[in-house]
Amino acid sequence: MDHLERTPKGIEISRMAEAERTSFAPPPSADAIFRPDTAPGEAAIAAFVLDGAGLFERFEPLFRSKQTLSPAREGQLAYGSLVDAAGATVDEVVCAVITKDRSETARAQIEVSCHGGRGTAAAVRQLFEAAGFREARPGELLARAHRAGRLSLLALEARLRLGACVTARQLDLLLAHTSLQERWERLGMEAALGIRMREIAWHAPTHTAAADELSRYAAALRLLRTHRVLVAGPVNAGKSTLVNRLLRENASLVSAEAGTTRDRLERPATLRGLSLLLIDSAGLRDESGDAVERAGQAKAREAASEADLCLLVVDGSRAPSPAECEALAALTARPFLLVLNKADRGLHEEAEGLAFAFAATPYRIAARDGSGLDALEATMESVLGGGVPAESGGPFTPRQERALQALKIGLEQGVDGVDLLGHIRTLVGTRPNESELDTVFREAEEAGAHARPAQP
Ligand SMILES: Nc1nc2c(ncn2[C@@H]2O[C@H](COP(=O)(O)OP(=O)(O)O)[C@@H](O)[C@H]2O)c(=O)[nH]1
Ligand SMILES: [Mg+2]
Repeated sequence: MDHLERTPKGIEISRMAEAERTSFAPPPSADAIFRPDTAPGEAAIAAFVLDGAGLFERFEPLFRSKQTLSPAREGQLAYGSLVDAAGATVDEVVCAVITKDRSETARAQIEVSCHGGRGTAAAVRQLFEAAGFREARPGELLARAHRAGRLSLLALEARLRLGACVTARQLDLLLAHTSLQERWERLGMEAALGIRMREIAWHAPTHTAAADELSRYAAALRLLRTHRVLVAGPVNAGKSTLVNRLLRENASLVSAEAGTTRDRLERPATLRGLSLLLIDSAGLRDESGDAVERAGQAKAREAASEADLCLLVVDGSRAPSPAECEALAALTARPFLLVLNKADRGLHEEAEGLAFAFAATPYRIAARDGSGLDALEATMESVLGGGVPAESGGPFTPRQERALQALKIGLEQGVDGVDLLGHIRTLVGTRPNESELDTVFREAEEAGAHARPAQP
């Protein structure tokens, strides 16, 4: 159920609480808690993990079954009913036992699967709460696992981000945390041995490994974040048609009537393994448009300033008006690609001239039938992805980057071997470390906030 660990992305804190906040990791506790492992909604089952001190004693009166749950029987499965204080059945459930030897928190756990309807899951939660369980804070079981010495910081960082993955490439990168950990455990062992033998043969390969991994860090960050792509241009240029093409679904309203798209439509999308937020803006046109249109255009300019990339789309089959050219030029301060749409109709010389005016490579496409889209998508990928493939196995958080930097610089400056080894240990984080744990949670929250699509 790792992948379903609720990410800190879900943490919502008020500004006041944020100002008062001194820690990000859930505080240490042995409370009896339940963690919902399935999202609310209609599904066949809803699943919960229960953990904490006195778990079995607390759970026993709630569970009526022919079997008695035993904390010592790994993998025990028991069918039965959850009952309330009056003995009334709340739901039929299946319980599974994870013994303390196997569970990450080093304490026996119970996994409860009930029926998945909203009402049922809510009733089961209420039952848990009435029995003295509280809902786990986001990442709380992972923090317990680290404090129990069973989950490294590296693995924890991956686990906190896995739930927010939207593409297979992101998944590959995060799952490669195991090879990253293995490599640095091995290098750490060689370093420890070298220090004991008072030799420095381990310096050079360790420096090479650190430098090599640091060179991949920027690409990893680009792969993990969500890129904001604004689609802007004159009304009727085919912006919504292009957005639909990029989404491969009909999310935006397309119409031959000018000015159909008045509100910004924000749609999560993926492009060649990258995560995007596509923003379909209102058309740019001169200020003679009505008030609603003007409001839409102001939004487009605002969106442009926040965008990682602007696709400037024009109807390439006709000459752009001077006002349109001006409006487009205002958006070229940020990274942009010039898209000449409706190439199926033949491109107008003056539209082609925009490429010269903006010193940009024109992408000639027909959004309606998708022709020319491959070249456009390839460029979008290289602009947003940085042109470097994010190879799996490198660092993927600022904390990891800092540890590797400190190690690399330390090696260059001839710092004491024991301190160098300390950086490797910090990077992997096998031993419980409260301050690093807090950093891990803070950074995951920051990454989540960054990746979260803004509300339209
Ligand atoms: N011939 C042709 N028409 C297109 C193309 N793309 C869009 N259109 C048409 O142009 C009109 C405006 O499209 P729309 O996507 O709503 O434009 P928007 O106002 O920029 O969002 C619609 O009638 C589309 O079918 C294209 O590649 N070729
Ligand atoms: Mg539109």
